[in-house]
Amino acid sequence: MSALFTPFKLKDVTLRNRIAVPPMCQYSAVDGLTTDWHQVHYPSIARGGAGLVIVEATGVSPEGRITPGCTGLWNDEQAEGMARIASSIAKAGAVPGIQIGHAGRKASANRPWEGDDHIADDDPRGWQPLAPSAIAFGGGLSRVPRAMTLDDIAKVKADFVAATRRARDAGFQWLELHYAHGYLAQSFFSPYSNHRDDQYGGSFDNRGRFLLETLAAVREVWPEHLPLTARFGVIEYDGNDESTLAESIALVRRMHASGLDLLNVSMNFVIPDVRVPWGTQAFLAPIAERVRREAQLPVASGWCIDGAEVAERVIANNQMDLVMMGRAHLADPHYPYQLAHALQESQPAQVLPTPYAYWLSRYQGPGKASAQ
Ligand code: 8OZ
Repeated sequence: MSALFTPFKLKDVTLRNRIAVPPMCQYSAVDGLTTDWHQVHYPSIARGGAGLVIVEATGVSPEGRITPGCTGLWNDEQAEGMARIASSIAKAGAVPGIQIGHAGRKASANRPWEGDDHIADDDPRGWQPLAPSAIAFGGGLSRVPRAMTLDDIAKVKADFVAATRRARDAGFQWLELHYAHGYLAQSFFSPYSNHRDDQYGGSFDNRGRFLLETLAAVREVWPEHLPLTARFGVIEYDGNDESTLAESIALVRRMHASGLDLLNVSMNFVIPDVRVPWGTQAFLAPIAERVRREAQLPVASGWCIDGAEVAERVIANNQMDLVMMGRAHLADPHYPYQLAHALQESQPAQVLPTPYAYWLSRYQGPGKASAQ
């Protein structure tokens, strides 16, 4: 059996293999509510055979959404739609996960295909973003956020806790806190975006405080037997990579001590002008491996991990415990079936549910004679 298709156990949850579908925004929600789009999209992907399917970045509050089309989990009606999604993912044999987050100064944006920039200040669809300091991201995300008061910070932490309760009660078994990609949590930790002079800014301890306090508060309500995870950027690709990595790994160690079960290793995206090595396959794999070794916790990672050979390699070489494969699942929701073929698993069709597997196990492919 390939390494990619070995099960993975974390707390009381067992994934059928190491393939995870990362959160991917669908920009198809209305007032934070899921729509028919989500109710079809998530089970379709889960049927494809991945071990874990994580529902898209879901706002803990209206102003925490990236765009007006993003999902939310600040009311019970939203939770009801999410409960159906969690159930349909689980029925398809995957573990249902959800990412909850607050977009901070990147909030109030247009969809990527409608500009990917901030909604104009005078457009009623938008709102003023919140951030540690009143510093805009830049580029198309030029709206200056309001610097958060201590009350704002307490409110956002409480919103994370309330969303966690709803995710738990909706039946999700895997929680991912969005601590990456320049959104609110990541922007508290980065000196680029956090110029505060109170207990939430300045020193390493102070910049990490929002992340650790939120994690601890969430841990109180998220069941101990279920994985609590975070996606966190550990590298900015701004030329100061060694110091950012060292500081980030130090914070991951603290997160681990505060109850984090796995880290989804990613990039910071706190500033617009960075030099990410996009052309390099699995460029984050050595970094994920370093986090895994130095912080002594299981890790997942993704970005430019395309194809069976590279996915198998990063798992077999113990660079990561799970491999996040997003866009490949958009191209083919049954992508794990293709991976199983490529890795010469003995019964690739068994990756799929029986109503598909029964027929495909007798099928040689288009244009080829098939057994009945
Ligand atoms: C890629 C494209 C659009 C959104 C994130 C929610 O950065 C996102 C996102 C990623 O986590």
